[in-house]
Amino acid sequence: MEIKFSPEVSEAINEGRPVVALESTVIAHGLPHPRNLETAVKLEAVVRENGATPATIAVFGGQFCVGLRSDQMEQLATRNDIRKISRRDLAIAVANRLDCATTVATTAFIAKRAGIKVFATGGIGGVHRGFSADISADLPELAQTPITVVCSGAKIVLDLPRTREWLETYGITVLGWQCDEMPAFYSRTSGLAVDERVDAAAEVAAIADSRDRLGLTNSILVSVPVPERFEIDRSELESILAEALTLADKQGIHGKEITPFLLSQMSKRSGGRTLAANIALLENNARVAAEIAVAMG
Ligand code: PSU
Ligand code: MN
Repeated sequence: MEIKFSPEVSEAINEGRPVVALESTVIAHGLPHPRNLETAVKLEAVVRENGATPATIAVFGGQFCVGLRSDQMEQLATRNDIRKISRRDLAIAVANRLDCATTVATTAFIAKRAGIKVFATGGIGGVHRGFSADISADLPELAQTPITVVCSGAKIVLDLPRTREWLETYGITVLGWQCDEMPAFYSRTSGLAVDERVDAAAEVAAIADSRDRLGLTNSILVSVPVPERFEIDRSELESILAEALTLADKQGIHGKEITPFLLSQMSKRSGGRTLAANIALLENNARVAAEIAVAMG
């Protein structure tokens, strides 16, 4: 598989220094301009400040790019023809030399093959609400890709209890970063238990190491609660989300459009508070991911 590394990332990998992968769908489709570009640049800075090398991943001209130039970051943040790709799209993207943003599924796929052990994001995809049979391709990818994903649980727009069950059924290890409950993206609690609480990066490194020794293929999810002062109350969120879901239904929005649509509707309806929470948790997750990458050595 042809991967195009940036000079910075290739040097870090060759010297065995810690690297943290970052996804690009959140830049192209998850956050509005110009906050998306600011956040993408900030996430890389946070990873560096915490002793690791950031590797934002995307696809340009059908090439898997690990570590982006600043003009590529800008293209992701400003062009409206960047394709959001999941596993099903990988072969099309390569054959047709497309420019694409990678989801959790495809970022994990590329990061693993690039030799990167830790990946930070906001919230993973999961089982959608209702009876739509919409299950994010993030889930099966995490079941078959042995990497460590630092996130704030699954996005609140999803059916969290069913997503939690899915993770259990397919053997994805869910750790709670200094917490006992799986966080619910914009809120710190979900009522859903994690498999194990961890309080330090070295504990995560030891569990990932054991996973590898056992020959298990699953990801380890390190779920990190949103920083307290950005947390949004669950009941308030639910009413905003109900309105957004009704509107999505009315407008016939589904498939890969639904997640970006719901996130932007919630931001509008919360006076930008969900957006602020999303950015805060992304930055915090990038910091934790860097600490874990350093602990893995
Ligand atoms: N985290 C965020 N914002 C996002 C996403 C994650 O804070 O926009 C993206 C991720 O790329 C994830 C995708 O893989 O949403 C899930 O989309 P879907 O439900 O269509 O699989
Ligand atoms: Mn889907």
